[in-house]
Amino acid sequence: MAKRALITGITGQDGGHLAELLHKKDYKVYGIIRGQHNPKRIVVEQEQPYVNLIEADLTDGSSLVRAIETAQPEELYNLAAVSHVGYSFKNPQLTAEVTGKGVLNVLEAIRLSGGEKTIRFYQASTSEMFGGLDYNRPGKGYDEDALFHPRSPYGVAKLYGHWITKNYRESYGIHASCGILFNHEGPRRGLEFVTRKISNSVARIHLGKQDHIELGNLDSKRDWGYAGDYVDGMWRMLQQDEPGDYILATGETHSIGDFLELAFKEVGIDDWKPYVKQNPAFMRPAEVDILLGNPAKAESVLGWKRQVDFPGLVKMMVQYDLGIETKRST
Ligand code: NAP
Ligand code: F7E
Repeated sequence: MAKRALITGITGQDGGHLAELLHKKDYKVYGIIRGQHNPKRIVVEQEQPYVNLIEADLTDGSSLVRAIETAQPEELYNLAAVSHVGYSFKNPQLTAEVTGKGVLNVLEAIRLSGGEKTIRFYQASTSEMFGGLDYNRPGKGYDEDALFHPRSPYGVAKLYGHWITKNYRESYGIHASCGILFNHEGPRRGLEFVTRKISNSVARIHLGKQDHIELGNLDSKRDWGYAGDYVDGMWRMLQQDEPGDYILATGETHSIGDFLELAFKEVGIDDWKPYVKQNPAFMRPAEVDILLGNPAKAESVLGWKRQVDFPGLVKMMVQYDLGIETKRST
């Protein structure tokens, strides 16, 4: 019998990669889609026709109970969230409802449908919970025991999701694991995130469709990996006999300038500075200056290892955007 998995956030970057991975592993894949008219429905239906879509919303607990009753999953991956840090400052209450309380709604739906002992649960926790301030492990990066100090409404909401997941594990014995994932990117990344904004703009500049990029803070550094590698780590967490919390990261940190440099070099431009303008509109009220993760536990316990390195990631994204922008007329 094929295993059954339910994914919230199926229309997002990680949802797409995870659905693909589980389908290759012969799972029957269900995905939650929200909204009356979600334009992304047609994209999933065309590109991933094996996904069984169920209408539900993280803020509507009864819809989640019905989704679980329909999918009857052995594994439930909670990837849905208001996930853009800048947007979370502008919509903090929505962020708390979806990214924070939404996790409780999913866990309660598991209990209400009697799935405490039968459903394994994955929560998409994040390096944004650390906040970059207690960066006190030079050369090693944050591990699972590092202190949390979120710096955005998104990070604060995620910290609630993280702790309520641990609480339901301890209180009700749910096989619930949290993946504390550092930034992961790729061609499926939304255009509102800095890496994809850069790769797409570089392609458009190369093709003469755009003459510069407007960015906010250029000084921050991130531990950037490839999303396709990270969904494999999520799956591995749910295959363990015991639930737990794991960092997935590359163990390297790079600046936005490093990303710009490699992206522009990919189209033959050695000096990116004339093409980049700073726009305060993209600055945040509080910033996470530097993130670096230590994936040692995931590597030793899960046997997980990232496959794509930083130059490979930048190249993959720019080449993808060159392909789609060449086909697009505007
Ligand atoms: P993403 O591309 O922004 O996708 C977010 C998903 O959440 C979308 O499918 C979105 O649906 C869905 N969603 C938003 N509000 C919802 C609601 N009220 N009810 C149901 N679904 C809702 O995010 P991602 O990059 O794939 O990340 C996946 C998860 O990992 C997120 O929880 C994110 O916070 C977390 N995370 C991401 C990273 C990273 O670097 N990518 C790192 C650490 C943690 P619509 O398409 O309908 O908007
Ligand atoms: O910003 C700076 C920005 O929005 C990265 C989410 O997936 O990863 C992601 O959050 C950095 C920040 O990602 C622009 O200020 C400069 O310092 O690509 P980002 P993020 O904030 O790190 C974590 C781990 C998550 O969990 C989140 O869900 O780039 N930056 N100029 C800019 N950022 C954006 N978006 N746009 C700019 O124009």
